[in-house]
Amino acid sequence: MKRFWRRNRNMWLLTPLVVGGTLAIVGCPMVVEQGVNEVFMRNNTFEPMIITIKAGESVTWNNRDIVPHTTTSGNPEDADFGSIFKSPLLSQGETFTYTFDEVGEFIYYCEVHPDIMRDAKVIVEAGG
Ligand SMILES: [Cu+2]
Repeated sequence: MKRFWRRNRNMWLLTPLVVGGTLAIVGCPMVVEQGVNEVFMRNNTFEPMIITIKAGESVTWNNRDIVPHTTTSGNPEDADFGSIFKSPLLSQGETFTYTFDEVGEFIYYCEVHPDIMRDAKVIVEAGG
């Protein structure tokens, strides 16, 4: 038994490292590639803050933060905020998609962080 232990000592010492490393890779949020017409909610900001699309196209918001966010049309001071689009509370990894049929500029913000996540914009141009 002593010989076995000695012979496999390095393996036993390495096991926690291997298991720990695997868990770290599996447990950490996957690197997600940002799609076309996709806005990341990351580090308590919208990335990009301004996105330009064609009428009839959709924008998808993807929360890459641990904290929840929303995407809500308008400004927090507006009486009619959320009247154009209003996502539910998005947890980490959750997405919300809205299709913009009308040409125009659409300001939006996050209801959880109205002071720091605001004045983001979707610019909708006439379709080709
Ligand atoms: Cu937020």
